Amino acid sequence: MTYKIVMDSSSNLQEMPSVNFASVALKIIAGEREFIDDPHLNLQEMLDYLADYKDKSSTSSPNVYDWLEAFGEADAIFVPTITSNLSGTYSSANLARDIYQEIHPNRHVCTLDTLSTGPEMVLIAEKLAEMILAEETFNTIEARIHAYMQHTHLLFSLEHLDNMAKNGRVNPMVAKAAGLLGIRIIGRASDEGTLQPLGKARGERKAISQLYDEMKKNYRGGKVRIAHCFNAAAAQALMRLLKADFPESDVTIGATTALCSFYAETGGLLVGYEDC
Ligand code: X90
Repeated sequence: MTYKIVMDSSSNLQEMPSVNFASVALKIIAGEREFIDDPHLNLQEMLDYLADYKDKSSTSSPNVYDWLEAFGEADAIFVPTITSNLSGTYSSANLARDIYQEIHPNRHVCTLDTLSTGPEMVLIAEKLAEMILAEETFNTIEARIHAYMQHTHLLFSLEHLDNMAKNGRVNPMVAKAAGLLGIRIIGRASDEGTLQPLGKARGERKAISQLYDEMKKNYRGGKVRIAHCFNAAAAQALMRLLKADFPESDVTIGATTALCSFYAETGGLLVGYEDC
């Protein structure tokens, strides 16, 4: 039985060396220009371009053909996607699954609506990889990943929410507060997979301590994956807080790629963690 993990680029993960893996790119569109969220992209150039670009910019989810190409040849494919409540990505993955299974009646495709994005998707992919390497059966992996997803969460701290607001993905009032000088919005991915604001903080230091207070409500030392948009200092500050309380915890820091950088914007921090 050959397995594959196929994930959309909102995970910020371009590869997973331990398993058969593919990332399917979302796109950022600004007039004539199209930025593809893959390893060829110059992210700083995209953000500079967007900073000067005054018209509306938007994003687009992968289409059915993008998914089918990424599925390639495998007996069983796991497909964690960005929340279906903010993107059409999960729905195009489902269409691709139906076509793929029609062409290959003996293969399995399991799409997973993570109701989240970024580093929470990374946790889910890592758990899938662990079970694939342990040679679990398709049905076991499918059942266990759904159970695991009940125990992962996403918190964030964002300085700007302009692109979320302009694209109708967050309440404009919330975005306005984030636009104020030095104000960061702390929030979580809700159970419905939407952006849920939890509080405001003035200054980076307060934002990080507020984010960590929020996390401590159900964090017990499990895995943590942090993604930042040109804000390694904030990611490291959070990691220090975590390590002070849980020295043994498995914490890693990575950078956001195009899609998450577009919406989380410069300074943004996303934190995926296990509540166990
Ligand atoms: O289909 C598309 O065009 C993509 C739309 C994606 C919209 C959401 C991206 C969120 C990126 C921002 C902060 C975290 C919010 C978490 C809510 C689940 C990251």
